[in-house]
Amino acid sequence: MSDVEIWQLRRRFAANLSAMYGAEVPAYTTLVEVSEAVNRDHVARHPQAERLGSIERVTAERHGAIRVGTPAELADVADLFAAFGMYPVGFYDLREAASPVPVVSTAFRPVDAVELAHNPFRVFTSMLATRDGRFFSTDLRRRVDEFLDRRTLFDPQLIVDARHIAAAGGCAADAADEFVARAVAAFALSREPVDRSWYAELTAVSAVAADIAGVPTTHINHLTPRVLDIDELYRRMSERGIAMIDAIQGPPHWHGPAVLLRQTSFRALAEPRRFREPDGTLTDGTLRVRFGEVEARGVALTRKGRERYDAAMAHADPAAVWADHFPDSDDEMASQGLAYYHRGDPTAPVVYEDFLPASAAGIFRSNLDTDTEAAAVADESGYDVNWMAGAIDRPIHDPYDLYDATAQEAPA
Ligand code: OOG
Ligand code: NI
Repeated sequence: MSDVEIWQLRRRFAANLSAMYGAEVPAYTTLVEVSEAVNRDHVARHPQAERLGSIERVTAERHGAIRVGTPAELADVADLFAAFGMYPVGFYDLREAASPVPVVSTAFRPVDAVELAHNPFRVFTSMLATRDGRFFSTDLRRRVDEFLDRRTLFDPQLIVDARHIAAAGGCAADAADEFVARAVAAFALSREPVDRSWYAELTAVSAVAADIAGVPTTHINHLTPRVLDIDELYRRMSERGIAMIDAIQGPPHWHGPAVLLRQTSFRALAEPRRFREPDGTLTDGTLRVRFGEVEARGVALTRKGRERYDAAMAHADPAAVWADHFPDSDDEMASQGLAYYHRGDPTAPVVYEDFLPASAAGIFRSNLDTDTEAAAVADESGYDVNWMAGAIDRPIHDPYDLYDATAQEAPA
C-alpha cells in the first residue's frame, strides 16, 4: 500500500501545473476566475446543473495540451502520465482536417468512472508528423529529426521513477512532492535562448514545426477550465476586453441536451524570450506560443449519435438543421440510442471525456500565424492508431469501449 495513491498524484499534478501556468500566463488566472463565477451563478439558477458533474469536479477540472516531436518522446509522455493514472484514449488525425495541421494526437486521461470522479485531468498530446511527405520534404525531415534526436525532453530518471510509481500504484509520502514538482517543471516554458535562424526557417515552413522542433523543450501550451455555460463565459470575457476567437467550436447552443464538447479560446500575449542570433550574440524578443481556452461538456454520443453529429456539422449552418438531427429531450436521446446514459436512465447522462478533431484543428490554427500547405504527394507515413500504439508500446483505448463500460455502471 502506497502512502500517496495515483489519483492523489494526479490531483497534485493538475493543481501544480495550474499554479505554474497562472504565474506564467496572467490571462489564464482571469479565465479561471470568470469560469468559477459563471459556474457559481449557473448552479444557483439551474437546479439540474450538476447532472453533468458536481460543482466540485467541474471547478477543479482542467485539460492541458502539449506537443512533442518523435515517437520516443511520445513514449516517454505515456510512461510519465501513467504514473498519474492517465492513459492514451483515441487517435486524432489533424492532418485530415479541412485546414490540416501536421500532427497526430491522442489524449491521456483516466479511463474509469471512479478515477474520473477523483480527478478528471487530461492532456491532449500531439506528435509532429515528420514522416508525412505532404508536409515535410526529405531534407527538412532529416534536419528536424536530427535536432529532435539530440534533445532530451524528459530527464531519464523522471521516467524511471514514473515507471516505478505506475507499477506500485503510488509512492511514499516523502517522494510525492518532489516527483510532482519534477513532472511539472518538464512542462514549464524554457528560459533557454531560442536559435533565431533555425526557428525562423521552421516557421517559414510550418508554425507547428517551429513550436515543436524549434526549441529544445516542450511546454504546456494551454490549460483549459470547464464551465457550465460557455455562451455566458464568452460574453463575460469579451466584456473584460479579452478578444476571443470568432466562434465557439463544436455543437451550437440550443435548448435540447448539450452534447459532446463546446470550446473557445483566445491568444495569449507575446511572452519575452531570449534569442541566439546567427553571430552568436543574445538578444531579447518575444514569441506567442501559448493561449487560453475554455470548454463546456455535454453527454457522450454513441456511434449512431456521432454520425448524426457529423452530418449536422457538415452543414453550412449546423444550428439551422440541429433539430432535424437531434431530439430535444434526454428521454428521446436515450430511447433512440443516440447518447450514453448510466444504466439507460435519461436523468443520468455519461459526460463526454474526449476531444473533437475539427475543434482541435480549429483551436490549433486560431493560435498560429500561418497555415501549413500540404503538397500533392502520397502520405506514406503509415500513421494511424495501430502505428501509435506500437510507437508507445501501449494499447490506445477506444473511447466507445470506455463509454459502453461506464454506461453499465451507476453514476460514480
Ligand atoms: C492542441 C489543440 C487541441 C483541444 O482542446 O481541442 C486541444 C494544441 O493546440 O496543441 O487542446
Ligand atoms: Ni484544448
